Parts: sequence; C-alpha cells; structure tokens
Amino acid sequence: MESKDWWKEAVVYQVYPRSFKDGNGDGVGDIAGIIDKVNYIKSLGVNAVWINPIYPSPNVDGGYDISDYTGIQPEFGDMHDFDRLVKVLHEKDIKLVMDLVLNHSSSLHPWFIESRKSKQNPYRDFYFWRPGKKNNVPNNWPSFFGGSAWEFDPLTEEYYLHLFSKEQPDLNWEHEPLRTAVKEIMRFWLDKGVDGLRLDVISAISKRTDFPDADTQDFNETIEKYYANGPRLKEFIAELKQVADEYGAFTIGEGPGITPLNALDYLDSRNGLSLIFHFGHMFLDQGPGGRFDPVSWELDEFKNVFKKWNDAISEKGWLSIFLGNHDFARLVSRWGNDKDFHSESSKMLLTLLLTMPGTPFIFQGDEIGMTNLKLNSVSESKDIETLRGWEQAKQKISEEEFLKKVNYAGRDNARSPMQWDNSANGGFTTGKAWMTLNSNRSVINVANEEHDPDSILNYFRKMVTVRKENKILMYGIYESIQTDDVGLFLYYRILGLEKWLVALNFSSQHISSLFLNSIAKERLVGNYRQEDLMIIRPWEAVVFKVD
Ligand code: ISL
Ligand code: CA
Repeated sequence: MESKDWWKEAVVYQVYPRSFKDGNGDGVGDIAGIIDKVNYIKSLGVNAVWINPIYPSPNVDGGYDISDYTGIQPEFGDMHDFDRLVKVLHEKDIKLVMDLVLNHSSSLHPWFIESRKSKQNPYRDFYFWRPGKKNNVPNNWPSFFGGSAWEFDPLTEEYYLHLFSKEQPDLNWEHEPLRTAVKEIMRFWLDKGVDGLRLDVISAISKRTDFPDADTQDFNETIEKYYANGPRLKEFIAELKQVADEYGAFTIGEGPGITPLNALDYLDSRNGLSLIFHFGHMFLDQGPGGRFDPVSWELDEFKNVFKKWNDAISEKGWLSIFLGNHDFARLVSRWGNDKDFHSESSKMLLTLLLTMPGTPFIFQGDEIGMTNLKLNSVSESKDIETLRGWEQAKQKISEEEFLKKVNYAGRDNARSPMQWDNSANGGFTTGKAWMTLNSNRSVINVANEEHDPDSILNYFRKMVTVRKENKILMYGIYESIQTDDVGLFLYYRILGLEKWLVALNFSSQHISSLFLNSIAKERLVGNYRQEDLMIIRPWEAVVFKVD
C-alpha cells in the first residue's frame, strides 16, 4: 500500500512541453512527443512528471497566459491526446502534476473580455480595476517584466493590475465568484485523473489590495512586501486545499516572496499545500534590479540558504529542492563549470539534488548536462522577460552588454529543445524548431549518454536509485558541517544510528580536508571512478558512510 504521501519518496521530472519532443514535425513540442518518450522518462527512475501549462494561450509568456482553463493548446494536441498521456503515465506508475496559473489569466480570456466592457459587467470584479491618480497609474508597482504593473484601458478609463505582462491581468481573489470558478477548474483536471497541481505564483493570490506605493527599489523586496504574503493568503490556500483533499491530490505552490519566516503559513498540515518552491538560492546572484542585474554569489551564502530553509521547514513541513527550471539558467552553467569540468560538476550538482532533504525536482535536460544557450542577438530570444528587459535596458547599455546578462541568466537558456541524439535538430523535431537549438547538441544528447556507464545520464539514474533505496536520504535529518575548507559543501544525513556524509567540491581546486581526513568513513558513491580518500578532486561529489 502506497504511503499516504507518495510525494515524500518521489523524484519529479519537469517537462517543458514546447521544447521536449515534437511528435508531428511542426517544430513545436507536443503531447504526442511526451507520450513517445514516456519509456525514457520511466528509465530515469522518476515517479512523477510536472508539465508546464498546455492550455489554450496566446503564448505571450510561454503559456502562462491562459485563455481557456479547461482546454488543450491546439499546438500541443487535443483532449484525446491528454487523456492518452494520463493513461500511459499511470500504466507506468508515473504520476502527473499539471501547472495551474491562478494568479492571472490571459487578457484574451472571456472573463477579461467581459470585465473590461463596463464597470457594471458581472465579470468586472474578476480583476483589479482602479481609477488613476491625476491621469497617472494608481501606484508605483513595477511589473516582473519591466514597466508599470498597471495598464490603462480607454474603454472604461480605468487601470487594471498586471504583475506580469499587460496581457496577464491579475485575477481578483477577493471576489468570491472568482474563487468558485477557480475551484471548478481544479475539479475539472482532478476528475481527469491528474495527481497533483503546481500552483503558479500562488504567493501572490492575496496581495496588498489597498495598493500603497512600494517604499523600496529592491524588486524582490517589493514582491515580498506588496505582491505576496497578503492578509487572506492562508484563507485562500485553505480553500484550494479543501478541493485538493477531495481527490487526495498533491499540491506544490510556486512562491516568489515566500521567506523562511512565513513558509509554514503555506504548509499548514491541515489547511496548507503539500510543498512549496522557495527561491532562497535562486535570487543569490540577482542584484536589486532582478534577473538582468547579476551579481556574484558566494558558496557560503548558498550553503546558508539550505540550512536556513531546512531549519524553517523540516520540522513541520516538507521541503522541495530544485536547482533549475524553465525560469532559470541551466544548473551546470550557473552553479557548476560547464567548460573544464562539465561532466564532474553536472554530476556533483545532481548529487546535491538527490542527497538533500525534500522532494527533488529535475528539469528536462539537466539529467544529461545540457548547458546554457548562446544567443547572438536579442531578437533570437523567445522570452517576454528578455524582450521586455531589453526595452528597458537599451536606454542605458549596448545590446552586446545586455546579451552577456541574458546568456548568463535569461530564461531562454532552459527552453532550448531537448537534445535526444546527434541528428539534425538533436532529434527534437523533423521540422524547423520553434527556437534556437544549442550548438553542442551533437555532443550532449541522450543517445550519446544512454550506453556510456560514465555518462551524466547514467550517473543521474544511479543516484535516483541510491536515493530511493535509502530512506536516510528521504527521511534523515540534515545537519550542515562548518569547516574552513573553502570550496567544500559538507553535510550529514542522519537516520537512527545511520550517518552519511556528503562532500561536494564547488571548485576546480584539489582539496585536502583535515576534517574529512580525521574521520573514519567508507565511500558509498561518487562522481569520480577511482576512490581517493585523502583528496577531494575538482567538482568531486562523494557520499560516505560514517560511524
Ligand atoms: O522570473 C522570475 C523573476 O526573476 C521568477 O521569479 C518568476 O517570474 C516568478 O517566480 C513567477 O514564475 C511563474 O510565473 C510567471 C511565468 O513567467 C513563469 O514562467 C512561472 O514559472 C508568470 O506566470
Ligand atoms: Ca508538434
């Protein structure tokens, strides 16, 4: 009998459908393509798949602007394909987690088309409308995608709120009929056998609806203080949880603005979500200007994030852990060394992912070591955040300088098509791919790694097995270890009398650690073939059993 909380023992694979596999040669990934690759997904040893939005959408923001919450984007297929996907995944004992975007809809959603018609329209209050101040925006809130978070609509001469693009008007959760409609959408997908929901920007469904001016220029602070963690958040989350409980469904909330201090507000055992994604580590290298204001990061800060969040959540909640997704750069390029130690550092980061407490989420392609993309012009980007970011940046810096930031931190990095083999388009499509393919696809691809016992892919599979066969990695307590070994990230996992030590070298240096050399230990698994108990090699990951 499965444990009630299957997701505590799961490893989740994130599929970005548009770039995973094209099943009909039109250059765009689709549901047929995912079905075609279910055996590959199964071969990873993962228990669940989270797919990014596949609903009808004008695709202004990669499908995160939904115009029909209970349909399928025609480019991706139809409801029959979707039902087939559910059936095939369940036959292989793989759960399906869908991505629901409930903080905002598309401006082409019928609700918004109605809402903007008149101030008396029954759908008016499905969104936030405010008169301006002396012909200006109601307040100084910035959008995630640059510019104001308010758009003037001449039809009724009022502004509407959009934390993201103007094509993504925020839904007004204060309005009870909206919440009722949202719950029906949840039931529609849960009735179709969906096992869980990833709730987009759920931290913002209750915001400061008195709309005061932000008193900070720091964007992440603005999110925390004004957009997220609003006064009715726990109430709204409890309503969602009630619907999820009707089906025993898993819920994970994506939460910019969630902090270690308020995380448990989202994870209350009775009325909270199963999990949240926090961004403690994901903003370390973002300056006050956000994504395109990159700053250097220190390993100590990175370590502290894991300690802080573990201390905040592990007692009463359950952690999730991810190092990359469709919104961030590729993990080996961002945290590792994708030039001189590509394989070692990919494997080291995958070791971290699979030996930390909390449910691990692996983004498509990171299991084979896919790297950042190199855009040669901003016009190559398919990401609204980059395109709008350039609109802002072009007043101050050159395209070449902006491209450096984009190629380091932009979301296109993660969205280039999955690399299956060394055929023309990396085996992703027989047509013309919807976006730039990575030039290293003939080297880094599934086919090249499938039968290589030393490949990143087979190391990932091995580490998934190690995790799933050892409860200590799922349920053991996490204890960070402080030493003066610069470059080393060391931590214990302890369960009962069993004690494991994970040693990760985040540097290109060889490290002889007095601490490590002073303890009796047996090497269990690592990313170097030969054992060397005295020296930790560049980007080496070793898991030891210690008495
Ligand atoms: O890109 C970010 C800010 O630098 C992320 O914080 C991200 O925008 C934020 O976490 C919300 O992301 C989610 O909602 C967005 C969508 O663009 C992202 O793809 C999605 O993951 C709006 O729906
Ligand atoms: Ca297609």
